Amino acid sequence: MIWNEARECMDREQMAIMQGKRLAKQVSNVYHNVPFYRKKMQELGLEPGDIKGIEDITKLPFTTKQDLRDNYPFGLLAVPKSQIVRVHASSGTTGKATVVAYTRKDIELWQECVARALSMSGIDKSDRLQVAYGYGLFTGGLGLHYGAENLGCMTVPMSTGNTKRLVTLMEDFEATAIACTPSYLLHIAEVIEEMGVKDKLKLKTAICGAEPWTEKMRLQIEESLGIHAHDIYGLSEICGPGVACDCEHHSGLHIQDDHFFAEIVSPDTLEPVEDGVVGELVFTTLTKEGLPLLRYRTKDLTSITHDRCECGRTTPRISRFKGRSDDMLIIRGVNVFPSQVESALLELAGTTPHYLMIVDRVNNLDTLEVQVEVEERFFSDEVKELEKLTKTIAKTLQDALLIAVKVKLVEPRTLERSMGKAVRVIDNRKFD
Ligand code: DLL
Repeated sequence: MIWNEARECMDREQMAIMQGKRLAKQVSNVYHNVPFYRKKMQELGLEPGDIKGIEDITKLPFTTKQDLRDNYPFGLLAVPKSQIVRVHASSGTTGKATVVAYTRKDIELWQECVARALSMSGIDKSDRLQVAYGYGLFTGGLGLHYGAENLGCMTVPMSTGNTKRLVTLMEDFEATAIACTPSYLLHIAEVIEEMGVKDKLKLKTAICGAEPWTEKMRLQIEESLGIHAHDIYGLSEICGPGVACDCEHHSGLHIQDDHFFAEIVSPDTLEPVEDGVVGELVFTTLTKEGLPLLRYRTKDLTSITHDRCECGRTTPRISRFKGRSDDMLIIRGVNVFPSQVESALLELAGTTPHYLMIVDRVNNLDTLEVQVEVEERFFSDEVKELEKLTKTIAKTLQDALLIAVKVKLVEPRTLERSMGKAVRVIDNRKFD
């Protein structure tokens, strides 16, 4: 718990004073060094001196992913390019990538946040951690890597690619921890099973994130591998993984709020909502130098609580993500989240968490087909069993989503596996 001892003692009032000072300094910084923010603040009639404490944050303008795209690649830097030591980028689904940039101090801050997150997951320097996020422009690989080294773990830069080799090295190096997406860990669990080496492994902890997953899926991973699984959250724009992580009580993700100030706002009105109410998560980076962001709209839907956690930490906690406001599918006017399908499937015996949603438009009517991998036995037994299961799944999904669903059952390991973020939805509708 080395990284968290200080945080556990931090009183909320003291924290608010520190956040306020950091915010005032950051606002003055962006006003003077980022023309984009100066213009936005001037449009609102704001001067840096108007921001005196953290309670003034709601006076500030929001920032969106589009603003980052419009200023591609380096238009929002608050320091000269010569002070940047690293860049990362996320591939945009449309148009330009989103580029983020770090000074040396930003990299140190990020490493510390990841080290704290690992520590919160019970990992310490005696652990041997395989990092199985992609290395490269994606922040997952290098982010976890330097955080783990900072904590002092033996860090194995596996990246993604060859799952059998990963499992072999897991056994040979006696890896005790792994960092990867939850969907990839499910695939790794299948390969471990296939290779028959489960009993030889020393794995005890997984730190998973980068995509939405349910509590049921977390428990399933814990059970199938006999390990503890933790949730780690982050986004490139704010730094990468390590913005928040869950502790041993798994009752929400603790935000590293000495560096990242979180607000939850209504996606419609952009007004702050009460604790416990689901809305869009918004972050302000209080200490970042290279690419500081004010009130960045993450599009991630969650709620927040400021109650003290059973673990003793005083940070605010965000609940497991409901998805993204822009991941939400609207099918025949009904809002559908992929996580609802996952939760419903995990309730049923015989199914696996591997599924694919295919949305189409036939005669101006939206259709949803859900392909689900089910256990082998349904394909060897009587056809009736398969039909029965198809009907049960269709009914369960219909009840959960409130729309008719065509279900297609497929054999185990038919759906394409992803080593990074899982592709759960194919939307064939054309909206233009
Ligand atoms: O996914 C950073 C990361 C790497 C986080 C490794 C955790 C582990 P981006 O590629 O910029 O960065 O994608 C950020 O992924 O806005 C969420 O929608 C989603 N996301 C990340 N972590 C979680 C999580 C990395 N634990 C976007 N639960 C975010 C749900 C997550 N969604």
